[in-house]
Amino acid sequence: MSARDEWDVYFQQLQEPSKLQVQAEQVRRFVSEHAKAKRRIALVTSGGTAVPLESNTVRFVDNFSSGTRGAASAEYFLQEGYAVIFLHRARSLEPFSRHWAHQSLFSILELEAEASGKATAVVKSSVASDVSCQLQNFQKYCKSSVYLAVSFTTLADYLFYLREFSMVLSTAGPLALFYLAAAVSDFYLPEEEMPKHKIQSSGGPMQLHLQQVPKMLSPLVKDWASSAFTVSFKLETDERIIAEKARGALEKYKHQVVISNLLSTRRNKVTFVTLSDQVEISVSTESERELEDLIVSELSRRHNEFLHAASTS
Ligand code: 9Z3
Repeated sequence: MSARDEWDVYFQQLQEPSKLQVQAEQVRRFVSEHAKAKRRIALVTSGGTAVPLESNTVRFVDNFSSGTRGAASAEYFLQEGYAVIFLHRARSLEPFSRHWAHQSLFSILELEAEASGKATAVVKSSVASDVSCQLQNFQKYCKSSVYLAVSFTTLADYLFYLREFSMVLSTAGPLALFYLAAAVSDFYLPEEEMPKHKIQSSGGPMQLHLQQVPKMLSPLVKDWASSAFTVSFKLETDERIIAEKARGALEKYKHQVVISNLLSTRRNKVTFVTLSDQVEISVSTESERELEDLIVSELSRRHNEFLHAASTS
């Protein structure tokens, strides 16, 4: 079966997200406005995908991704002057607010007593200037309409959004950049094999037989958005196989960059793999700059070269 047929079969058996058409219309307006202004547009995917095991879902298969890579990178793409569509897992990290997401809300607030005897919650003075700065940034990008956030929870919702948005983004040609940092499940349970109600533990041990999700990079690069600049991530836990896997993905899908990372060192080291080179980018623990800052500025430079080459060919 060709990749396109595999995808048709996959999508046909699933219900599209109820908000798909509304969100696609928002993305259409966003892309059309920024493409007209010749602004570069990044679609940043972020977070993990949930794979339901029941139609009335109580249980699902998920993964470790916190959305740090995607949320931090979205901030740096905005700083680089991109318009950003942030397609992220609901309740994973988001740009700007991510800086406090690991703390409880109450740990950054304190009560200020008023003359009336009432108390008002205010941000603690130790973090107030950082909070104001990030809030200002966030509001600035929202007001200038260069930031659009769309959330998903399940694998199916993610894939429906990705397909729809990619086709819309293809209208921006080489101005579009895909930054596929979401940790997308490779396995799923088809709807026709899914029990309607909660699986009962009285039935004894559960055996799962999951189907393989077709590789979405193939139609994305070939059919959905063939003139875009596409960056995928390759994640492994075994350092002996990562280099080969990353190059294999690049040669198979023929897109622009694979960024490989190991689970254990993903916060301080990645490797850019392209057809012409292989470059490691790293930060030390004392570094003032975040790894995503370095990743995005290098991608922005390469994307500009790509745009230049597209305009002269
Ligand atoms: C990544 O490799 C991301 O860098 C991480 C970021 C998910 C490791 P966090 O969200 O982690 O900051 O906690 N993303 C892509 C992972 C992936 O599923 N890649 C597929 C693969 O390796 C290819 S599309 O086969």
